[in-house]
Amino acid sequence: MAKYLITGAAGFIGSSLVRALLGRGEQVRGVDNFATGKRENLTEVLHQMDFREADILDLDAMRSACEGVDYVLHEAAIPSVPKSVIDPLGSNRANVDGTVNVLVAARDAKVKRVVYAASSSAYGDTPTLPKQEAMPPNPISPYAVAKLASEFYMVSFYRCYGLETVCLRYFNIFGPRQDPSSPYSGVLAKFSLQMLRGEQPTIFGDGETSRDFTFIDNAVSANLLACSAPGAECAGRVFNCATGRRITLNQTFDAMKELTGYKGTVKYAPERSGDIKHSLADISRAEKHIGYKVLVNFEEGLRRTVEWYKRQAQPVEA
Ligand code: UD2
Repeated sequence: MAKYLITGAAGFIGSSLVRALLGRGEQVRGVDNFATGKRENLTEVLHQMDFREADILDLDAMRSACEGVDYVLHEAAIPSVPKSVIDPLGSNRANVDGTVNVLVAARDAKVKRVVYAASSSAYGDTPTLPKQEAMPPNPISPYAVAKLASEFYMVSFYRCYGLETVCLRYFNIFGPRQDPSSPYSGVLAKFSLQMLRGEQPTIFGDGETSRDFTFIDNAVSANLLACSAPGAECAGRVFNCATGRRITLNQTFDAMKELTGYKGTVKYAPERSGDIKHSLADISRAEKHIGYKVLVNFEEGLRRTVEWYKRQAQPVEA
C-alpha cells in the first residue's frame, strides 16, 4: 500500500483520482482550497481519507501535506482559458507559483514521484495534427503559458534534483462531477446542464472547432500508470493523455440532443479569445512507455456523463 497526495482533491479530476485510489486500497491524503473544487465531490469518501483544506500557495501546508507521501498527483489549478485571459496574475499564481511550492515540498519530503496535470493547450494553434509531444509548444492563452511553465518546472526538478516527475498533457477531460455551473466550465459539462434544463446552449465560433474529448476514466488510468511505470520510461517526460480522435462542437451538440432529449436549437456566438481551433493527440508515446490504453471512448463517456447529470437533477426520494 502506498501513500498518495492529491492536490485539488475536491475538484473534478482530483476527486475521481481519490475514488480510484481508495478503491485500490491505497492511502489517500488530499488538499483543496475550494477555489474551484467542491466539498460535495468528496462527501461519501471523506471519512476514508486524510483531507486538509489548504492552498497550494501555502508552502508550509504543502510541506506538511507531503510528509510520508510516496506519490503526488498535482491536479490543483485554475483550469480555464477565458478566466486566464481576464486574470493572468491569478492564473499565474495558482498554476505556476502553486506548482513550484508543491515541487519544493515534494523534493524536500523525498517523495518518489510527482505526476502533473499538464494541458493540451501548450500546443496552441500549430496547424499540424495530431499533436506529438516532440513538437515545439506554441501556447496562446495565459492559462496555456502557465501550464507549460509548470511542465518545464517538472522537468527541471527531475534534471536538477532527481525528483521523478511525469507530465500528462490532458486533452479536454470530461465526465461526472465536472462543474457545469460556472461560465468557465468545460463545454460538455455546461451543455449537459443547459440541455437537460431545456436552456439553449451557445457554441463559440462556427461549431467546426474540434477537440480530442477524453473521458475521465482514461485520465485516471493514465495517472495510475504514470505512478507505476519504471522511471527509465517516464521520469522527466511529457505524455499526451487523450483518445486520438477529434469531435467537432456541432457533432457534440447533435450527440447531446439525442442523449438529453433537448428539442431546441443552438446559438452561435463569436469565438472566444485565446481559443484553439483544432486539438487532436497522438497517444503512441503514452501507449509505448507507460502502457496507456483508451478504456472508454467518446460516445460511451458522453452517455455516462449525461446519465450522471440526469441523476443529479432528480430530487432525492424521502
Ligand atoms: C482547454 C484545454 C484542456 C484543459 C482545459 C481546462 C485546449 C485544446 N484544451 O480546454 O485540455 O486544459 O482548457 O479548462 O486548449 N465552448 C462553447 N460553448 C460554451 C463553452 C465552450 O462553444 O458554452 C467552446 C470553447 O470556445 C472551445 C470549446 O468549446 O472552443 C472547448 O472549450 P472548453 O472551455 O470546454 O475547453 P478548452 O478547449 O478551452
